[in-house]
Amino acid sequence: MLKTRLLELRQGVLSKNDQIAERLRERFHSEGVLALNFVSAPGSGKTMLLERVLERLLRDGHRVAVLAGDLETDNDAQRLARTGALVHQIQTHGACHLEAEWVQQHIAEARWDLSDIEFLFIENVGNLVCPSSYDLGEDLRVVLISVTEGEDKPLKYPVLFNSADVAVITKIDLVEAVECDLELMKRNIRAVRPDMRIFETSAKRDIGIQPFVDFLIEERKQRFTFC
Ligand SMILES: Nc1nc2c(ncn2[C@@H]2O[C@H](COP(=O)(O)OP(=O)(O)O)[C@@H](O)[C@H]2O)c(=O)[nH]1
Ligand SMILES: [Mg+2]
Repeated sequence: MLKTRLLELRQGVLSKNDQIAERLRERFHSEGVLALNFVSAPGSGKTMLLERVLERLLRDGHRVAVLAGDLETDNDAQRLARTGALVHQIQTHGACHLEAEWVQQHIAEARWDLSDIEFLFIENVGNLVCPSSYDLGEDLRVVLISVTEGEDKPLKYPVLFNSADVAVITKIDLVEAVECDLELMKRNIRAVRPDMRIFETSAKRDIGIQPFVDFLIEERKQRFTFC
């Protein structure tokens, strides 16, 4: 009995979230914004990868904004704002994921003109379970996994990896130190999401960042050739 009710409530919440996410997606598309939802465990390197990506996009004249989600603090927003990008922090005060409604509210609160933004990065709360259920109106969901987390994590958290469109293996400068088997990690990612596009990066050593940036630019070009 309790189980059924919980399921009903959950479906109700999700369908409301999905409706808002769909409206957001339509808005993003009409304004030419490529929206990306970055998901991973805490500490996988979302903020540091974003710092490197933002630096490159801004250097080449692209217009970029970031919504940074965290339970508490605006540390990430402060780090990311140093790149010169538009940045706004969402503090969830305990919630383990972001919801479409909060994305909508915070875009309004930030008073951003979406027609002046080409790339909107959403850094989700560090968590390998909850964010997978919440569509934020993104075009691409990017899952990060660092080489220090263990090759088996895609198999242990298949829903998140399966719901992602692109994977980024981060901290590859540490492969030897932690004896990570990169090929096994990639096989495990593709076991839960066949044909997943996989990038390998080190934000610390500035390795593999440009191919990922080129991919984002190309994805936007393919969707918004009119802009
Ligand atoms: N060695 C190494 N450390 C990294 C790299 N990227 C991030 N880190 C470190 O990992 C920790 C967490 O990074 P952060 O970007 O805050 O992760 P987030 O919680 O996913 O946003 C920090 O101490 C970073 O300095 C990397 O490419 N190589
Ligand atoms: Mg972060």
